[in-house]
Amino acid sequence: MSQEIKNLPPSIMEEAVEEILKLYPTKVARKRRSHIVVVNPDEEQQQIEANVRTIPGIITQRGCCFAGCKGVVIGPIIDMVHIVHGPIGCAFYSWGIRRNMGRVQEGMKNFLQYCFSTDMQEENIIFGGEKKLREAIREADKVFNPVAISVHATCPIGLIGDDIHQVAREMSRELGKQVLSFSCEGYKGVSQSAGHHIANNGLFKNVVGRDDEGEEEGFTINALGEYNIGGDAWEIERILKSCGIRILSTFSGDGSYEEISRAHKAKLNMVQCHRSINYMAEMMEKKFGIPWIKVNFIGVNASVKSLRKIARFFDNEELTRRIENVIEKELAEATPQIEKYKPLCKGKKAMLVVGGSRAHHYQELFRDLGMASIVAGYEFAHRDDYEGRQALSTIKVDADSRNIEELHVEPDTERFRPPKTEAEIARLKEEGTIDSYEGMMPNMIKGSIAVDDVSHIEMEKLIRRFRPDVFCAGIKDKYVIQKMGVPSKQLHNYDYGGPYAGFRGAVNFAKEMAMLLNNPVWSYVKPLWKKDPEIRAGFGNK
Ligand code: CFM
Repeated sequence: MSQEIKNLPPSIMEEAVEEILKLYPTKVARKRRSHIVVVNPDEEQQQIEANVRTIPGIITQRGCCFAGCKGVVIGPIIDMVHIVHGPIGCAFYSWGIRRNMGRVQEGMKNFLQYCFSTDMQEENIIFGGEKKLREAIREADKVFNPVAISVHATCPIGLIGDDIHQVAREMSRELGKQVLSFSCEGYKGVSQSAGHHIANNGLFKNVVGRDDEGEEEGFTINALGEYNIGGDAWEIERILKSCGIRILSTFSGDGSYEEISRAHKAKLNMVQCHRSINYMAEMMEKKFGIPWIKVNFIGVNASVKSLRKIARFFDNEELTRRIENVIEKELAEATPQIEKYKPLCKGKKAMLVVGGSRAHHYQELFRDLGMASIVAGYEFAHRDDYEGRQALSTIKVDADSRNIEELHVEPDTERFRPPKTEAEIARLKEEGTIDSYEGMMPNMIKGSIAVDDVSHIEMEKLIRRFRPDVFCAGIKDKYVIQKMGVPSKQLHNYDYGGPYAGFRGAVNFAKEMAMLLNNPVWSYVKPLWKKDPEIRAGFGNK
């Protein structure tokens, strides 16, 4: 069995980074240098540049603002119809591929399988698409009668200046239900991250707190930043349910408009993906007094830690006992299965460049398997996701972030009801149980590389230099990586698999990793140009 890698020689890793940067002209190299950090836990507060524009000409893996708003945060809400106002390509290519799942619940509609678009044509671009949008909303309502409708603008809509908000207001009055509108044109902001913020603002302003009927008893929480990719949210729900914790609403995997309207009644917000939803957690705390807690249900140890953190928050003897029982039972079930796969994974090297939170979360799961992450990076995260929330005070607000509305939130005069006394809240904050996130870098092994907004060429160089045993990324990179003879696992949509969250999810992942890492097929992969002689052309007889 190979040895587990606990750290890497920082000087060699620094050298590798310098070598990669030689690819670029001096100015570009200097800029990219600030996005790459060789992690050294002995150094206090290492800084990384993030959430700034990609240098033109560089092939980035980032997505657009529309992807972050409609695709990520709003799209998974099952009982609403989400209309993409734009050319059909924007809708078609954002349809169904993220694998955010939703079930049909009793008395509730589920429109996840559908794709709605105004299908803007040239004529509409020239003469305006407001009429078409109005008709689309009417038609969608007539055919499907959803509880509410959302409208998402894509790039051309912003450019031609359709007033989608006015149309939405009119249609809201006409239909007697909410029509939410999002100016989430793809070009807004530097990545999909802008879209998360816009979506959070829209949900917070218009939906959260709408339904104020009755009280919610018991240990109630909201699962924030959990999108139920491959069924992750269901596994988390199963575990929490057996602990006696009730999820009032999930933002937004398998989530519903109805649940989100009542979310303000929960006692705690549990944040899985900090990047996409920290705005909501902060705003709900300011308005309703609900504290938030950062959790990670990816990995066995991470899940145990998260459950204990929740227990610590509620600080209730009976609940703590129940949680400990669940942990014991789940571990008894999962551990022997994981132990079976661990020898096949131990000592292997992983690289992960994923989104804005999973590159951190999955390191914990790899650790469970005895694997080391030697390179990890985000596509669009901010400095706080890398360095921890203490970085927030030193982040410069640039023109791109100023572009996105920052809501001013005050405590609700009647509904501000913190579940704990002021002193208790202060203590929980102090010890880092609530309102805190330590970020990815402090969690990485010495000498590993953190890279922000990795470019395609950097990725290739990293693979050639370090030959990882697995590279976790998304569809834009998967086949490039595999053609290099390295297996690639998509950590966005999980390929065809999942769930990977919680205890049972970890077992699924361990099994898949063991198969992927030990499949001999990778050693046979040879790119075509290495098999056949390269065909060269020349001019005349030269
Ligand atoms: Fe959060 Fe996500 Fe992620 Fe994200 Fe995403 Fe995603 Fe992701 Mo793809 S919300 S930041 S914008 S955990 S779609 S479910 S996998 S990039 S790491």
